[in-house]
Amino acid sequence: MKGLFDLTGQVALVTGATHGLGMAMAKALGQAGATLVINGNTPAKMEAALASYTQDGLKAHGYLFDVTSAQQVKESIARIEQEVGPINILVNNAGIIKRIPALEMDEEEFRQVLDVDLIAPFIVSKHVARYMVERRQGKIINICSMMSELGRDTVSAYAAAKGGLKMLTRNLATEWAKYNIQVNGIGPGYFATEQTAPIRVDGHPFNDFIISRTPAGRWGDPEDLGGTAVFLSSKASDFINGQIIYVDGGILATIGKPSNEN
Ligand code: GCO
Repeated sequence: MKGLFDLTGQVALVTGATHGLGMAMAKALGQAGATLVINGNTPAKMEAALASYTQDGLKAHGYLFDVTSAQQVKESIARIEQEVGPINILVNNAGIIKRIPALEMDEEEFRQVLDVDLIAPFIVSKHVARYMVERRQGKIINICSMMSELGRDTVSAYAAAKGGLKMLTRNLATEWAKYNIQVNGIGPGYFATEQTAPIRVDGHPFNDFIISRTPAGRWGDPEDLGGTAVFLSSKASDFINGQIIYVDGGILATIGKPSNEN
């Protein structure tokens, strides 16, 4: 049974893996035996990230490219296949958020979020899947969100993108299952990362709200995602297609409870 979760000999590409949830999931895949290829778009962040992987005893290959550029993605995927080896696992994690009320958000800002959070996963999946189809093997994991299911003030573009990413996951799963490529998603709840730092400060109303809205009563720790990432990258998930696994401390399971109940 243990062998079912062993990623030894597998090459895993994780986009946006120079920090945050992407780094935490990549480290988990590395600890399960995968050879790591991490994508970023900032040289300084990449250098610091590679040092962090090395510090954890993990060998990671760093590739700088813009996931929204089809040309850069096509060239980079070809280089990775050549220089590192066949990509067995893709985690589409790179993402941005803009917290702006819809009435104040301009179209360009909306478009930027869709480009990174929805169109880029399509671009990267397509260019990686071309090689996976030839080999009749592959695992693709799209990092969705609570906003794949729920709306909230100021995140209209992000919710539209993450809702679309859920359906892109199901559609690619439908098209590529016949090539033995399993496409699934992970929906993180509210996690302690750079992205959520502004709304997580002690005493911030949103911080108190999330703690009360999460049955587990805490923000997620990035390491909480590692096991699910390994599971969806491993043979243990070979008959799972088009599923989104929510790692959310119970948020989606409940309508919440009155503030006077503990
Ligand atoms: C926000 C948060 C969320 C989380 C995550 C929840 O502003 O509501 O940033 O979007 O980052 O996506 O699943």
